[in-house]
Amino acid sequence: MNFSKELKTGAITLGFLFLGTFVSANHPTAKTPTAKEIVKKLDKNRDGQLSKKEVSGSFKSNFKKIDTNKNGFLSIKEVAKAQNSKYKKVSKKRR
Ligand SMILES: [Ca+2]
Ligand SMILES: [Ca+2]
Repeated sequence: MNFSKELKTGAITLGFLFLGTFVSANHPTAKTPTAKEIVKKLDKNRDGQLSKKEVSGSFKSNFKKIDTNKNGFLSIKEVAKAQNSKYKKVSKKRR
């Protein structure tokens, strides 16, 4: 029987969930990474910008939109801008 093992895993998962809730409840702002943090995290070659290869998900699919100066890289500024517009126009969809 590996019931105890499952129980243990469940307890750990629960613990993580609880911890996550606890942390985010205590630090509501820490939940949203800043553009700087995002770029830093994804910037594999450490040039301070994100190439299309370095990004994934919504950044990749919106790469052209986010890359406002069309140099093929996303700077912190561009990511910040995209973030701002994303959070601002949640309800009002233009275009
Ligand atoms: Ca890079
Ligand atoms: Ca750019």
